[in-house]
Amino acid sequence: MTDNADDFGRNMVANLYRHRGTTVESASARDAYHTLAVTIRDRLIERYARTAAAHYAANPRFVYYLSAEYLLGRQFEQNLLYTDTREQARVAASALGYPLDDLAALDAEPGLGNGGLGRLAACLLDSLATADIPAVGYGIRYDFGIFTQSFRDGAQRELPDDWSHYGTPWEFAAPDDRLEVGFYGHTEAYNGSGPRRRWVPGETVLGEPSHMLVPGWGTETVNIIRLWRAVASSDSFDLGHFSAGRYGDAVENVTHVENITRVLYPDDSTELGRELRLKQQYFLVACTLRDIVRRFRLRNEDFDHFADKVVIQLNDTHPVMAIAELMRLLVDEYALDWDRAWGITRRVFAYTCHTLLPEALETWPVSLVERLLPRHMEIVYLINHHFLADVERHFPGDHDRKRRMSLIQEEPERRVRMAHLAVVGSSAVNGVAELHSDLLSAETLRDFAQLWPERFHNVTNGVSSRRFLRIANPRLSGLLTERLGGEEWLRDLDLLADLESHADDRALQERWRDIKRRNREDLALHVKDATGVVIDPDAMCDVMIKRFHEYKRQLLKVLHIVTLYHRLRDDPAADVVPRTFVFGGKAAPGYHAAKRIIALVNGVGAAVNADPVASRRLRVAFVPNYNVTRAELIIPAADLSEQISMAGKEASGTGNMKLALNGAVTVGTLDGANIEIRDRVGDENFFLFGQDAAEAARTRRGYYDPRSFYERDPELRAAVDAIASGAFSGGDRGAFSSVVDSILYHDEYLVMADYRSYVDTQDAVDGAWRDADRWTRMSIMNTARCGFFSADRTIRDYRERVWHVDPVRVGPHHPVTAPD
Ligand code: NBG
Repeated sequence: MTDNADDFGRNMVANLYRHRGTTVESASARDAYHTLAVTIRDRLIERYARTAAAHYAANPRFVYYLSAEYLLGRQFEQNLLYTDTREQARVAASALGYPLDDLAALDAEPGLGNGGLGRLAACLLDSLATADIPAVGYGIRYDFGIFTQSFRDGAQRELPDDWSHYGTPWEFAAPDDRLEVGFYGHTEAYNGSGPRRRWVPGETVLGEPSHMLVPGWGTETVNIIRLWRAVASSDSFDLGHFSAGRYGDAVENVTHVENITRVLYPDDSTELGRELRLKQQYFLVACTLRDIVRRFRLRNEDFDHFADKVVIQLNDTHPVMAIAELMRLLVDEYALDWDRAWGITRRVFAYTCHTLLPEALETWPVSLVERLLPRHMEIVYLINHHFLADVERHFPGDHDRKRRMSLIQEEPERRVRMAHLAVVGSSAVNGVAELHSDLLSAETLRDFAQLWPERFHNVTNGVSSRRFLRIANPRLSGLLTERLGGEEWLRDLDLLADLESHADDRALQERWRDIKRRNREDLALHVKDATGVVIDPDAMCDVMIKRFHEYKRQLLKVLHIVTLYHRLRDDPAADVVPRTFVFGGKAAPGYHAAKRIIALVNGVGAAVNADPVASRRLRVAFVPNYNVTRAELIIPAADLSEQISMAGKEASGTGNMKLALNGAVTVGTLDGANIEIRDRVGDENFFLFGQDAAEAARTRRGYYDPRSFYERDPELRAAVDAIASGAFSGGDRGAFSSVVDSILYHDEYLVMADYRSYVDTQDAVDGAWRDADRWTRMSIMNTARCGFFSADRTIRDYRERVWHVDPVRVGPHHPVTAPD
């Protein structure tokens, strides 16, 4: 497709007629946006057709990425970049009377995930396509994504996120490809012996796929992400009830079915079980496996080749029922014998664990699984039976070990352990950063790592340089491209290392500082708009953006802010560097402790911002509704990156990588991927504080008295007392008493133990900031040395260690003949 501005413009006008049924004269901004998006999409669709044809011809091994969450971010800017049509689009948009940026702002972000896990999935799909790996992402098309956050009196309010209210130009629905999914019912014997049985579901619903395009950067490959939505069959609507005026009853069945994919479960780390959630998980798995088998059978027949053509990556435990489902398909529906089916299943699956929190390892009550998925429960028992026999062979008589490893937990209630099922049913298991993978093998999954050490791997997470540098930070990208002599760094991020030798170059430093400053100015505009808070673009931008969770320790950050506030209040001339504390993040609606911390951040912010003395140096801005779009705005402006979780709790973190790549210097603990960031950028370019994972574990195991820190440290005591006294809650002493009690008497996450080390380290941060050249050098070194954290490298690691798949190059003129 030739892409001069005239052709593009003509194409766009034609699309305006065809897709919106309107004319140039009467096109609204939304008409223009939609039409422009469709015109960009046309370029991708044509590549996608060639990709599908090339994949059909090559019949390769595909990576199927199964994830209950994807945080794709806006598609508009990305697709402009990936089709290289920005200039044509700008001309075409203004011909319709709209600035391109105004139209881009209408693009809705599909918030189909909670946090790091969902965003990682999106980064990996981007890098898979960029590496020309045949891949499909499978997920759920929630009607409502992660809630929209606002604040009332400082407290979080949650509003539904109707992301596709106006339809989305990036999505193709395929109602013709609906398939049936069963729930409940019973199982019965087939004629003949063996483990084969028939499941007779008590309820069936329809799964309707839609897909979005996932283009690679600088390649012809366009993969897809396929999302499933539950729809009721047309006879679910009860016309009888309706005619009789019982409108609620008339749609009851429709609502019941469609509720399965109504909302994203708003939590990424606590078990939020119940029936609907399990239904959601099985719905995803059942639709997806049917689709994978269908795709396999387009070119293949014999299931002995299934694992040569299919690798299924399980993103955390949410889709793990896929293991039982594939066994069901192979044994019950395709009549394979058990051992053959198990051999295939084990080769097909690989499992990524994303947590160290015991409460985040999912388990399901046996009674629920038995009722909702009776056949799967039988299959899980059978898998367990064979598995425990295997354990007995390796460790004869070790009953305690069998009890620990069993797929079924017995006490206090019988539950299915999904992580155990995942490990037993997979050929590879990985953690997401070195420390995390080590802790998985040494603690969380120790028994399994002893039994099958060869199954365990580390694949350190990575992030998309295209989205988080090139698109989010055009100023810095421009400088990088200029200095590195082209855009090749977008495909090979290690090239950033070339900057290192220029880190002391005066001219470079000047421009680097100027870019940061202008990015802070952009952020200041947004902050003013979104919160009313005015921030000084010359102040250090100190950023803490992530989900609110006690282990991430936003509370430690709050104590630091209160400490600085007190220093200034006690001595207006105190030596405190001007800083803006930027917060962003949501708390799960049911997670009360985290929500109190949100309110506290807002309370402290209000006090600081209103204080005539403190506000001359310090400002607190809590940007509501943190999401991928806001991340792209905040990250380029950041000077200091707060990665202060209690060591041994954060599996990896990925915000830490995005911030470092954008030249923010990290203040952090030795947790997750912070360790690897520090190893690469060097200790002189990283502010380390606090207990490491081993020390923290020891502290927690021994006698720990958080109050003693409070008693010994006057600054800490003053900060805690101020919170307790109602200083940040309009005099209401009760408002934050739960927060104060939790750190004074339990302090599960060692906020008190790490406070002094943190505050002292922050004083060192102030010192470094005062030396502008030194700071700029640190900033440059962070960018230069973080090429490793590209998701492209992560994909290479998965390929080598886990997937063993080959790329398929898509030619510019592939014949378009094949079905998808
Ligand atoms: C999160 C971890 C992060 C990690 C992301 C991506 C879950 C369950 N886990 O540390 O908390 O960076 O996964 O791997 O959301």
